[in-house]
Amino acid sequence: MTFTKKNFKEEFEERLQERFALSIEDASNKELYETLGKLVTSHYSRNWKHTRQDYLEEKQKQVYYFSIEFLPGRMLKSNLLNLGIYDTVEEGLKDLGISLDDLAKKEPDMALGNGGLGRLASCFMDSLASIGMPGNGNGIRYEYGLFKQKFVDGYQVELPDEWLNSRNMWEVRRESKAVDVHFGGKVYLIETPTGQLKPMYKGGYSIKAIPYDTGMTGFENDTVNTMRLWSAEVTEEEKANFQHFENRQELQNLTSVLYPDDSNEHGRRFRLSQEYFFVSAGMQSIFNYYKTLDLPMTEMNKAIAIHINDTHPAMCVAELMRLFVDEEGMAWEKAWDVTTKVMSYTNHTIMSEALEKWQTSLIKEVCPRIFQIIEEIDRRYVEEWQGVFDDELIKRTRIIRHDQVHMAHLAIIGSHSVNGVAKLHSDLLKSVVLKDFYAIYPERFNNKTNGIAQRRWSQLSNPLLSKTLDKYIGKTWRKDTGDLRLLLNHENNDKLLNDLANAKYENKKRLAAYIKEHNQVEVSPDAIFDIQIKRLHAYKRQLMNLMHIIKLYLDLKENPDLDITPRVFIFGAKAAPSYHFAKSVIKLINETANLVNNDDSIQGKLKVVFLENYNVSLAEIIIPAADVSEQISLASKEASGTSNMKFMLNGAITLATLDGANIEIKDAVGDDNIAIFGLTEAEVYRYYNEQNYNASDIYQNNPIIHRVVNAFVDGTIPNCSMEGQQIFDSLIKYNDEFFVLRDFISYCEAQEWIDESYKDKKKWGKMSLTNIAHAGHFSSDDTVRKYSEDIWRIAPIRKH
Ligand code: CJB
Repeated sequence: MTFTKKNFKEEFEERLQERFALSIEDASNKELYETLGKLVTSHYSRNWKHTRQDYLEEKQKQVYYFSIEFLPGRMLKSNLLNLGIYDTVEEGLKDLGISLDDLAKKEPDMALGNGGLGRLASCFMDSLASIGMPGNGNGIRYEYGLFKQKFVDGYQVELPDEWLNSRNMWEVRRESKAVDVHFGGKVYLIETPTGQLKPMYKGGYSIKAIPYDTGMTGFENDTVNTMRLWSAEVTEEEKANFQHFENRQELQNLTSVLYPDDSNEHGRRFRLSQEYFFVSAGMQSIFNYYKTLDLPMTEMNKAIAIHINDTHPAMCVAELMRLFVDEEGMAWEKAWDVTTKVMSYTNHTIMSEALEKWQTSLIKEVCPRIFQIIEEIDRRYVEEWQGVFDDELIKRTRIIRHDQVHMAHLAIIGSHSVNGVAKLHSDLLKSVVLKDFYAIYPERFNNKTNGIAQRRWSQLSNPLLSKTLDKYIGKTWRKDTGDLRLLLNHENNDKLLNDLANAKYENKKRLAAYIKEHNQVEVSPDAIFDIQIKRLHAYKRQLMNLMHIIKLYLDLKENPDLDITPRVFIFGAKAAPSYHFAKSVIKLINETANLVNNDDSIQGKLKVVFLENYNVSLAEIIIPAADVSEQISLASKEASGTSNMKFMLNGAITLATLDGANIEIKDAVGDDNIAIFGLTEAEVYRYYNEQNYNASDIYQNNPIIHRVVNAFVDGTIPNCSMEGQQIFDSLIKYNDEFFVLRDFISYCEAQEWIDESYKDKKKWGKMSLTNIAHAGHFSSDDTVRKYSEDIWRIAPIRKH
């Protein structure tokens, strides 16, 4: 049945009455939102059921994407879009005097992730469904998402994100699929009469894992996949047991918060327990499903692929071995063979602090059987390669070393595929970070450059741009963003360029209004909107951006008539609660903003805005309004980046180092349509090898840098002498770990080029168009298609 506006209005009013016994005039936006949410889920529930049944009947090979983070953002609009009913619903609501935008804002952001890693997982969920691939998510249903950020006196303050206080419209609790996860105690291996070793557990405790499933709708294709998030619940019986554990509070609240502080023992054990919890629950439920297929255990790889997203779920390898060997009585060798065929792993960073290592004593305490299995994998690994590779290489690549368990090593040794997330990153894995493993398993290494769910980052967040595109190149780009290339036929079409510029201007007005409301700062949409949004981290170098702002400010103070295009520098970033450096940078940016925004002598030529509580929904307002996309990490450090792709799709010009996927963006748009600056990765490594980076020399010898760096300690920026000193020391005393000073001048020159280029509206418009035209390269539809073909070996589902 076609879904007309009339049908919609009738159904909507009926459901509102049924659910709340209200008519539209009496209902709040929240009630209207919930009514709409219910209506939407009822529209896909049939297809959700069918999709699951089809997979089962066909014994279709499925991938399970294990990720400790998912960052879906709001789902109302994306479901409407995917179900093909967005316009009907929007117009129907309008007839009823309701704004879809107002209702959409009532949905809390599902913020079960920190940043790029979690957002990528959600883009993949969307794309898997949209290309009709059998793909499931497996993660944790945190009761509190990533903290809400507030600024108090310019300092970051963290508040809890109680997103579940308002009902989650999209999840379905599936108690019937609950499993028990066992923690702690002691394990003894008992020899059975057949000579097999069987584990005997003594003590310990179980936690009930309850799955909450969320339908992942595909774009106009009737596919609805599942993201399964696990919640920990403790039975009354176990609670009594828990009295013996000093950490009982922690156990009862295992899935309460995302990423607890891991700087102390308490935090670490908590984190490891969370990891084992969602790994074991997920693996058990896959196992239960596989058993219903009635296929031999030794052929699991024909029906199941398991993806380890970063090192957090690396215990999947050992847990699958446990299920095979302990529960099914399979011989170790056979079990190992299937396990490695089932598993694959993505590395997302070369930053060593993110490559998890656990004290052996801690793993032994939390999941003793898993530790034994890891020990055995490690022992056999050494045995296998002894005499083939030199002893040192084997030592360096072992899983257990110096009383620590190296989770990346476990993931690599236990998988058939290891990939990085952009060409440069994957090359660095082979040549530096995982060089030893590349020597042993060259065939496992491959690259899969990240991508983004382009429908969300264009059709949903930028309807004005989308309508302009429709007008000139038709609508096929909405399904296949490769067709954005058609824009290239119009690069000299002044009318089109003008329409694009108008759409951008309107989006800038929308953001300006948001800024006015939230920061009480007036910004002009005629200024360049220069934006850096991402987690606050030293390697991402928000500090360099700030230094450039300080330089411009000092230049303007010296010469108020300086001819620069007015600029609004916009930041959005959360700092990890215990990351002092990052928090100091936030304070400094906020104080600089205060100083600059209130100094009339610079005639409004500079504005600085730090938006609070950056998240997916805010990104949807910010990105369409960007003129300049700041991607300025030290070359080699940003594995890929994905906001760079979102900005480009929205016509911003990328200002970038040759890092991560910036390189591939440059290759796609050509040198003339991007501003590249700074050291190359090879140059960075030369400094490392020769150990001759000297920040103090640069500071002493370059008067511009000298003056800007001094601003941190000479009172130029008020109210932050402690933070200023800390940053000063990080640059000078501790030799500027991320080479900010070395790249600074080159960055300023690139910024001057931006300033000049922006003055030529036509040139800028063409650059912007070229960026949009090539953005189709970075669709996560294509990325997951490649994962599906090369790694998971899964195919699109048969249509029901
Ligand atoms: N990434 O967000 C995280 N968290 C981590 O712990 C490690 C990496 C990011 O993953 C993104 C998706 O692959 C990358 O685009 C980004 O460069 C990386 O920092």
